[in-house]
Amino acid sequence: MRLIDESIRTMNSQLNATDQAHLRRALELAEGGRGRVSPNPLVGAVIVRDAEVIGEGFHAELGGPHAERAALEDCRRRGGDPTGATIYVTLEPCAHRGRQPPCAEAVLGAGLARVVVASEDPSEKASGRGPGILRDGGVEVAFAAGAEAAAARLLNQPFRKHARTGLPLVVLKQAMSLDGRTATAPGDSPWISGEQSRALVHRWRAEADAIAVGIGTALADDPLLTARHPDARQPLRVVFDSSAQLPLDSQLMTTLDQAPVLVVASPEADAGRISALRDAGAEVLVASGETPADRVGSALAELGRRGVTSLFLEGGATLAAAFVAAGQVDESRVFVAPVLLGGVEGGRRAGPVAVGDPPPPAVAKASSGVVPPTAPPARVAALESRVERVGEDTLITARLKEW
Ligand code: AOF
Ligand code: ZN
Repeated sequence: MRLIDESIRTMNSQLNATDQAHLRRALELAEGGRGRVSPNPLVGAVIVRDAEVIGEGFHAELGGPHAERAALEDCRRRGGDPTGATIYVTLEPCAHRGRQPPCAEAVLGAGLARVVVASEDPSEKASGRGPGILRDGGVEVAFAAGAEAAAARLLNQPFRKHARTGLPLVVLKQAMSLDGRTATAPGDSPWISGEQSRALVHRWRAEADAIAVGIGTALADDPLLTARHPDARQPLRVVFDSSAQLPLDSQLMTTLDQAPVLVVASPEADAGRISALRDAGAEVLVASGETPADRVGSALAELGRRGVTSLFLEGGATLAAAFVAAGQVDESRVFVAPVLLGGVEGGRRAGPVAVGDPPPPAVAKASSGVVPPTAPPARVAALESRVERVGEDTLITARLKEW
């Protein structure tokens, strides 16, 4: 460990402004795979010789060539010779044989002299193996620090959390009115936010591996939860439904040909309801755990085992509270729409996160080892937050964790 740390530090000092600019280009290229490579990471690469870019590439689809090979292929297509050149790559080159052959081998085979890496690959099969093989093969390997390294890590938060914990990254999305309402009157459009926010949400759905709602939202809004985006990958639709009461004639259950549905039930759920959902084509996961927060934990572990690296949480307040209590909200995106909704008579009046019932905070657990019966709500400060306008709405994005 120490050895690697020291070699990284030495190499850092060798990165100059030109190196940083090429890394930024590689980061830009990596974006080309967004929504198409999961559970793999987004990776971009640039090959440079004598200050000239001779090849560019990115990991474009799951099962397809990795960024390094794509850039080498581009270089050859342009008639270039990579011998002695530098490759800038946003993730350390892999050493394993998976859907694709190892990139370290391709880099050595092409005779590249130097590899500049923006971020390490925390997965067990990687973790420095590729860079080690390259150094042994006489290639100079430099790791970036600072802004480019941070950007490369941020680019792959789902991949990194999944690699490090086996769990998907959770993004909680909520929309609220000026008076803090998150639900509209029954029968009304469930959308509080405006047109442009809605389009953004559809894009986020298409970029996520799975989308989840609680049964309250499923019953009240009867959502489809598909990504309305041309050529979008359809995410897995997950309903947290402890008593397995999702109606068989709901939009979710009648559109199983468009995207699969996974119902997360508690062990107390009625066996008859579970088999009815299964017979109708949904998958039912009986999540172990006493509390909603515990069941969130076991459901996330199961989703992670299935290769789900990102979960987009769409509501409502009770489900959000269970995820907060489980300490499993990695990022929060809140739309505030410039409307007053007032009291929703007979409807749901909850604020963005329900307090009261759901389980006590992880903070209390960690400090005492015992969960006090009336614990105060958990206070989790964001690492970073940002505000922007989306149409008439205000979008607040906050990162609670970094992986
Ligand atoms: C790289 N360059 O462009 C990517 C890497 O199944 P495979 O063969 O596609 O391998 C997937 C793993 O390879 C993935 O989990 C991650 O560790 C690494 N991804 N590595 O050198 C790339 N996409
Ligand atoms: Zn690779």
